[in-house]
Formats: sequence, structure tokens, C-alpha cells
Amino acid sequence: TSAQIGVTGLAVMGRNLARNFARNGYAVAVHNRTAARTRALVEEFGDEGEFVAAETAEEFVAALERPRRLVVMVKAGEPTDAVIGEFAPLLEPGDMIIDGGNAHFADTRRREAELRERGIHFVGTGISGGEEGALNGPSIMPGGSKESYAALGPMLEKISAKAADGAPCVTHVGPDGAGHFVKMVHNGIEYADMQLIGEAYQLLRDVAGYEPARIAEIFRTWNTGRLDSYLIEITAEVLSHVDAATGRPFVDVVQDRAEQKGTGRWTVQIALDLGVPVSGIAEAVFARSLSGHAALREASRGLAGPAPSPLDETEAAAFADRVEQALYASKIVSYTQGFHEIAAGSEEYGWSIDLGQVAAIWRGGCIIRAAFLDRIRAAYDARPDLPSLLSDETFAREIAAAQDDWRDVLVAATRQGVPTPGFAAALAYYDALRAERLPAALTQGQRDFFGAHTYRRTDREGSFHTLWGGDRSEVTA
Ligand code: NBP
Repeated sequence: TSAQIGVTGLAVMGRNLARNFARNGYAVAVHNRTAARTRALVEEFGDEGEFVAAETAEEFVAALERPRRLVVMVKAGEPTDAVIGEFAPLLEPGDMIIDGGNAHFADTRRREAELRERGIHFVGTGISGGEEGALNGPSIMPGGSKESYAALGPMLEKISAKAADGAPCVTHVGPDGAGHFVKMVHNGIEYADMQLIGEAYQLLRDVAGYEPARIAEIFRTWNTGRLDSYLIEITAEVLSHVDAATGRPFVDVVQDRAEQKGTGRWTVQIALDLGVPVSGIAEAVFARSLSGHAALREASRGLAGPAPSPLDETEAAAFADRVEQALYASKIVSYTQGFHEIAAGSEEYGWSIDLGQVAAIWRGGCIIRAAFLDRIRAAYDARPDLPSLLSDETFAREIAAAQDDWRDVLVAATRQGVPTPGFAAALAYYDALRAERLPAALTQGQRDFFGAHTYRRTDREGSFHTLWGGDRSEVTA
């Protein structure tokens, strides 16, 4: 038998992706370092479609029709290089290695360049949607050559999620590492979304005084409006869940220490390198780190906070509405920052990424899927050179309508001592962009004072320096 595609690495993601291909009518060769996983897959799900089980790398490669399409779904990092090292010598020019793991885009660029020399297409591919998405339709972000997409795209379109308008949630993002870069920023935005939702929850709990079950109801209501999204939906599920052992709200029995695997951190690290302010994503990553510093938190428990000032029922309900406004406005800012980073990466690496397409393929399948993304797509479709999402008229108008409530929520949070770094960073970004003058002028003055770093004037061209240690006259630098 000859298989149209092969999957090596059959842990949760690879197994479900292989089943997804098989269920869509493709013959799938399956392989895993530990052969027991391969046998288990065929035993358990063999009747879902056509699988070709391969025990060795040679058998696996031989089972594939040419040009070969070989999907690698192993742990990102060294395992990926090990698998490439094992398979590449068995491949021929024109064959494709599709890395569906969460690789760092810089690794993808290196691997792509190395394999290109040997005529092999390396397609670094972001896949979002977790286990469930891999099986029933993920959002897929392939990079690599145009040529490889021509041979692979139709299959990916078939197994991907579909947006509400039926469009497949996959596109050729751009060359080499573009796909993994966009997946990285997707995850960064996911961190920010989760942080903002977390802050909204904490405010509803500590300022409005609501119990988790009641807050779940509020999220359910929000999910029928402009915040309609997968993350809001599952938030309601988690908040309404009751722990069987104790009968208490599930959120109250889980340790409040958030973990992370690294894609959020990468998004911030790369943003620092590119000089793109992604303050919302950065605050989300820092908030997770802070939550994990148990000793530091323990040592700080006794620090002074404000006196509690509970709201009555009417005030609490009004406050909950304002939190929705603050959450929505902050979300717009998060996406503005994330898309700015994609635009900057695209510019830096010459990827020509279509931002509207990125929003379009995130509409279904992935963790940040949301009705909202269709509006981002529309904004970029209307104006592909949009300098920022905030310059889109619709978003600008919505923030204008939300801003008073957004500010009030931050006042309440500050007064009552509820940490809201995501909301606050988003508002600071918004106000900084709006500002006629920033204190950056003073910063430049300080830099010129202590380091003769020079400055530019508002009224004349050129670089200038003031003789701070002398008569304070100005010279041309
Ligand atoms: P894991 O990330 O847990 O990786 C397990 C797989 O890697 C197994 O098949 C294992 O083989 C194989 N492997 C390892 Br570990 N070292 C190897 C080596 N040196 N040579 C060959 N194979 C090796 O699996 P996963 O959770 O299914 O994720 C797969 C990829 O998809 C990862 O890169 C992950 O970041 C990415 N991803 C995951 C999700 C998610 O929701 N889990 C979502 C999106 C992307 P063995 O069976 O022989 O040990």
C-alpha cells in the first residue's frame, strides 16, 4: 500500500492528527519511536480509515507515495532534530518534512535552510486546538515554500477546522519560519486573553462580591455577545464546576500557581528583540511567574492593603457591566499588540504575511477562536496597510464607547487592591498612543545629559547636543 501522508510521533497530538487524516479518506502511514504506540493506534482506531503501520524508519518512508509528506509530531527541541536526522537521509529531493510541533521559529529557519540544501522541503507548521482540535479540525499555520503548500495545502484544508462561513482555517502563512512565528504569537495572545479573563473573574469576585457559580452565569451571558469565544465559554464551564470530593467550587480547591511551557515567553522575548511593545502579553507571562513564587507571596501576605468597601446588589450589577467593557477594550489592545508583532516579524524576515488571513484562520479550531476575529479580518481586508487595529474605525469607536467604564474599573481595582496588570497595561498603551506628547522628550534630555546621546528637535532637522557641563549652549551633533 502507498500512503498519501505519514505521521511520526503518536502521542496525543500525532495520534489524533493521523486519525483526522484517515477519517478524511487519506491513507496514513503511522510510526512512533516506541512501536507499541503504533500498534495501539491501529488496534484501537484501525476501523476509522486506512492506516499503514510502520515499525522502522525505512518501512515508514517506503510506505509513502512521492513526493513524500512526512508529518513530525514529537516533543519540540532536540527530539525534532533527532527525528530529522533519522529520516532526512532516507528522503529524496521534493519530499516534505512537516514539523507540527511547537518549535521556536528560529529553529525552524535553521532546519529549513539545512534541508533546502538537500532539496527537501521543511514545512514548519503551527497547529492549534489541542488534542480535540487535532482530531476534529485544528487551525493550521504552515510556513515553508509555496511549492510545498501546493502539494500539501489541499490535504490540510480538508482536515482543518472550518470558520462559520465555511472557509478552512489554514493558509500558507509565509516562507520558512513564518508559520511557527504566527503560532508563537497566537499563543502569546492566548496568554493575554486568559490573563484578562482571570482579572475580570477576580474583580467580579472581590469587588462585586459574586460567587463562582454566579460569575459563570455572567460569562455565559457575555459569551452570547461580542466576547463570544472558546476561552469565555470554557471559563464558564470551569467556574461552574464543583469539586466532587469537597463540594466546593473547583477554582477554590486548585492551587493558584499558573504554569507555562514557553511560547508566551518566546513571544515577549522576540517582541523585545523586534522593539514591539506587547505589554499585555508580557504582563500575562509575568503574572504566571509571580503566581509561582510561593515563598515571595507567603512573605508578603502581611503587607497593608485598603479597607474593604463592599458594593450593594445594584452597584455590583452595574460594576459587572463595566467589567465587560474593560475586558473587551483590553482585548482589542492585546490583539493590536499581537498583530503588530506579526507585522514586525514579517517585515524583519521578509515574509509578506497577510494579517487579514491570519485573523481568518484563527476564527475556528484554535484556542483563541472567537467571533471577534472575523472583525479583525474585515478590518485588514478593508485596509491591508492598517497601521494598527486601533486605527480601524469600528474598533476605535468601540473603545471610545468603553473607555469611561474601563477607567472606572481600574479605579475600583486600584482602590480595592485587586491586581489588574493586563487591564492596566492595555489602558496605558491606549493612552500612550493617544498622547499628544510623551515624556520620551524628557528621557532624551536625560540621556543627552549623562551620556551625550543627542536628541532631535521638534522645529529643525538634525541631531543636537546641549553642553550640560558647560555653558548649556546647544551644538549640532
Ligand atoms: P509530546 O510533546 O509529549 O511528545 C511525545 C512524542 O515525542 C512521542 O511520540 C515520543 O516518542 C516522541 N519522542 C520524544 Br519525547 N523524543 C523522541 C526522539 N528522540 N525521537 C523520536 N521520537 C521522540 O507529544 P504531544 O503532546 O502529542 O505533542 C506533540 C507536539 O505537538 C509537541 O511539539 C507539542 O508542543 C505540539 N503541540 C501540542 C499541543 C497539545 O495540546 N498537546 C498542541 C499543539 C502543539 P515515544 O512514544 O517513543 O516516547
